[in-house]
Amino acid sequence: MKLKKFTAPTMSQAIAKVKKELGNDAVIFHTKKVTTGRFFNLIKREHIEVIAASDPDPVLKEPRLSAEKIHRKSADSHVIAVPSAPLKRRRIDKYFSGPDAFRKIETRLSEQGLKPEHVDLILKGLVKKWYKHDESLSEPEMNQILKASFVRLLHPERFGKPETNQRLIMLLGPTGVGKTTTIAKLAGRDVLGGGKQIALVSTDTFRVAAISQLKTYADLLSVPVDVAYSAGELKPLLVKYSGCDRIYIDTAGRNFQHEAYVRDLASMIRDNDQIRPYLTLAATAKYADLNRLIRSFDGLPVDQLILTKMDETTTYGAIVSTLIDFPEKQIVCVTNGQEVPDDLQAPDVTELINLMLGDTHDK
Ligand SMILES: Nc1nc2c(ncn2[C@@H]2O[C@H](COP(=O)(O)OP(=O)(O)OP(=O)(O)O)[C@@H](O)[C@H]2O)c(=O)[nH]1
Ligand SMILES: [Mg+2]
Repeated sequence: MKLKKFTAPTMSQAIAKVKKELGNDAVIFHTKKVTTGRFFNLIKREHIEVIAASDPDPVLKEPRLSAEKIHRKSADSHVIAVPSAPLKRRRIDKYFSGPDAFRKIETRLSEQGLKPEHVDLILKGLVKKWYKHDESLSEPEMNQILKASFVRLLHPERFGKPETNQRLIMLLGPTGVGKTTTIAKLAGRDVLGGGKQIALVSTDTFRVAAISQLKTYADLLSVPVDVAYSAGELKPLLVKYSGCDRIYIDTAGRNFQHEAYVRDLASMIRDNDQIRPYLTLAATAKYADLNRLIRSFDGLPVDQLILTKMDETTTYGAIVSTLIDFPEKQIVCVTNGQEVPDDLQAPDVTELINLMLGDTHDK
């Protein structure tokens, strides 16, 4: 089934045509007013153009628009019937006779692991824009629109450097995600680049090697390191290093499905309300796990994210979908390798989108 264009002098006549040809279950994708001129443009006429598709598939039935609704909306705008119908993934061939660029985009986004709802949302927006531009957008123009749509969805203002006045920074995250290494990178940047006084505190007494790992980095940077063996020991250590510009607190990576573990972390954060927790997420993780992980901290002030292991994946859809789903989370830094302190980057929304779209030329 293909989309079809109908024109008529009025909206009700256009809808009547749609109903007659495609039946009552037709889905309206787009409508606009078109002005045509006759006799050297001396006589101008307005027509209504409606793009519609018949609906043999139940998923497309839900947003069917009645003629009255369309009339009500058309009073204020040209483009009225935004297809709230899900333009289902892999259905694009079935319902849409537009250019190949749409299929390429759909395939790329799906292969990148972007959540199906987000693929639909992006495609719907593109189809709408394509009709708005009289079906004449070139592939590069469509790619520009695609990027701009992602930038808007991702809220670029939250990709930034952490506030410089954060004094107590605690890294949380699942096992092996790169918490300790990232602390070493951040501390290295502060000491070597910013001449700051830093202290490192470990609360990770779970793994025997954890303390020696942090100590190695502390020795390299010539900064003090200490261990809090219980939640109660943390506060005195924070007082001990109160003269420092910044204290990084390392935590043990544990399975976040263990409620007791999340409860312990939560009470440590609540008892020391100056602590800014940074939740560390690996770009290699699956969407469902990232989502569950973030939700396990609901109710706590865990609003800052670190993305690690960007170099270990070629698919970025899970991260992009996660960031779209949690627009209030800030991204403070990104890591892309094991080198301390070099493999640490400022987050860049365009770079993330380009990686996902496979576009390495356009910044
Ligand atoms: N490729 C790559 N490896 C990384 C990155 N960040 C950390 N790693 C590596 O990941 C491994 C685990 O890093 P850690 O810093 O020990 O991770 P952790 O979260 O502290 O681990 P636990 O304390 O056991 O939970 C190490 O081999 C790091 O070198 C990164 O951005 N890219
Ligand atoms: Mg660690």
